[in-house]
Amino acid sequence: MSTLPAAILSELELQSIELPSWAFGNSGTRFKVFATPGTPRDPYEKIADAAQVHKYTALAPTVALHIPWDKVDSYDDLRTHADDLGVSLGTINSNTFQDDDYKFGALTHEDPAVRRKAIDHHFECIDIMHATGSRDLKIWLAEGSNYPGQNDIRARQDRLQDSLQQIYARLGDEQRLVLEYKFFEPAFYHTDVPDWGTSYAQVAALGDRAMVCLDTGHHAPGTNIEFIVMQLLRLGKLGSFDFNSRFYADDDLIVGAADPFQLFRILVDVIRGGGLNNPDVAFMLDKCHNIEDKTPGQIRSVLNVQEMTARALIVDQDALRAAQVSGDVLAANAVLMDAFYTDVRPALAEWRESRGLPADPMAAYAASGYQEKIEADRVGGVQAGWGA
Ligand code: RM4
Ligand code: MN
Repeated sequence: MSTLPAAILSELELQSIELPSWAFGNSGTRFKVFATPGTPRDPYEKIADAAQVHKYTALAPTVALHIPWDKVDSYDDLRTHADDLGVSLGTINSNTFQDDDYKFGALTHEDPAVRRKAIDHHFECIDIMHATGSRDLKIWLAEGSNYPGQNDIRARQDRLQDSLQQIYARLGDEQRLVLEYKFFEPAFYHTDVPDWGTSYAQVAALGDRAMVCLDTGHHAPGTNIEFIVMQLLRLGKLGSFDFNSRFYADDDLIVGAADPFQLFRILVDVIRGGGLNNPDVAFMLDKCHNIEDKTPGQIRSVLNVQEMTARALIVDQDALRAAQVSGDVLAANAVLMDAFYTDVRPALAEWRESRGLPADPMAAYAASGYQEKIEADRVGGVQAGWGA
């Protein structure tokens, strides 16, 4: 395919993918965190690196922050810094997984004083959202238990709902809460928000501005993620994506690296359900770059999303529908596979150039000298937030 139809290009032009500030910090496994030269030393430098991704791709105009990792003295100042670099501040992520008080839970804790502390942390996040101009508060909870009998798992659901009610009530009229699920880890027996159904049940009881966040790495192997996408869009409750990829567990690898076909299938159902370029459905990355350079890792991830979106957009919907209606199983499958196997990369490169962007953003970043400069300038870059 040498060119893409104009209608598809105008969809692609609207696409925006939020970057996670923590992808630019050092991260690793529980065995070792390898330091990467040039790693940002503070939130300002993380935003500067994120702005590079946007500069070469025009795909990533916003950056998500994690609190307390990205706490600063003045959010007005951070906001101006982002504006000056051509990006804005996005989703605020709360963090109740690194404090000794939260060993047995935060929003679900038996002790009202610990729950109060966790709710107050979310109030602080909402205050920050007002200063940063952020719309979404994203909550991922590291809560659960390791042994049968350890906890009253039903009472924990009730306490969770009560805590979320308090947080939801505090939101501004234009703000939303998105509740992310994950089936295991750090708890190994039960997790308080393990799946989309639980997240849905919890947010549905809150109101219209509470939605589900789907992290593509947070399912058991073999889960049909596009089915969940379809269902949440159908219910009007898909608030956001955390895109990444996984071979085994919550690997947080580059989007589309482990299973490009799965990414394609997800995007096909996003488009089918009206979720593409729909402000209600935020596209975000949730990634860690443990061994590769971080900024090019992010560039690769957003390009993979763009490429797979283009392939999903070229599915011949009329032919697909006709094959489905006539019960032609093989023809229907062939329509989908034709789109998946279409190499859109040359057409996208040409289109980028026509918009004044580099045909190959990876090569343009590598040639820019930015990576060498940050490696020389920045000494003592920090971890994303894990460990010391
Ligand atoms: C969690 C979850 C959250 C992210 C943290 C860093 O596993 O996916 O989205 O905020 O990791
Ligand atoms: Mn996530």
